[in-house]
Amino acid sequence: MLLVLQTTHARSGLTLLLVKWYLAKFPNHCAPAKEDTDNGLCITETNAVLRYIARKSESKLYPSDLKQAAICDMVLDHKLCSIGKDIASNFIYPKAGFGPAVTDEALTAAVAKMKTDQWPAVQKFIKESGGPFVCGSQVTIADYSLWGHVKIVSILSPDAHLLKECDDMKAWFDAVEGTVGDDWFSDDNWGFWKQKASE
Ligand SMILES: N[C@@H](CCC(=O)N[C@@H](CS)C(=O)NCC(=O)O)C(=O)O
Repeated sequence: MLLVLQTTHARSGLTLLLVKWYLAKFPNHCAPAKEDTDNGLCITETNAVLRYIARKSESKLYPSDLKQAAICDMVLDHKLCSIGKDIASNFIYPKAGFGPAVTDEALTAAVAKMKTDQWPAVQKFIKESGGPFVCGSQVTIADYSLWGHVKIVSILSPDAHLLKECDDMKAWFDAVEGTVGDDWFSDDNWGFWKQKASE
C-alpha cells in the first residue's frame, strides 16, 4: 500500500491494488465474501457463507437432519433467486438509490406475486412443520436470510403492503424478530436504512 500511496495517482492506485487483492481471494467479483483465516478458505455466495458459518460452529441454525437441511436450502435459494430478489428490486433498491424507480402498478403486481406465489412457497413449510419458523420450532439461516430483507422493508416503508397482505407473514416475522438479541444490531447496522427512510 505504501508503494501505491507514493504514486501520483494514489487513490486510483490504491483502488486498483485493493481490487487486485480482493479478486485474488474472491474471483467471483461479489460481496458478501468470507475468509476463514483458520484454514485459508475464501468463499462468496450468501448461502454458501451462511451454511459454512453455521456448520463450522455446529449451530442448530443449519439443521443436521437431512430433510430439514433440504427445506432450509430450498428456502435459502428461493429467497435469493425469487422472493428476496423481488423484494430488493421493488421495495429496497429504488429507495436506497441502488436501482431504478418502480411504478405503483409494478409494486402492486410484485405484492400480488408475493401474496399468491412466492410467500405461500415459504408458508407451506411453516405450516407443515407446525412453525413458527420454516423448519418448525428451530429458527434457521433460511428464516434469518429472508427476515433481513423484510426487516429492511419494514424500516424503509413501515406501511408496506408486504407484511399486511401476505398471510401470516407478520406472525413469522415477529417470531424471527423475537429470536434476535438486543445486542445483535444497532444503529450502526440500521442507520443507513433509517436515513433512507427519512429522505
Ligand atoms: N448470488 C450472490 C450475489 C451477490 C451480489 O450480487 N452481490 C453484489 C453486491 S450486493 C455484488 O457484489 N456485485 C458486484 C458486481 O455486480 O460487480 C450472493 O448471493 O452472494
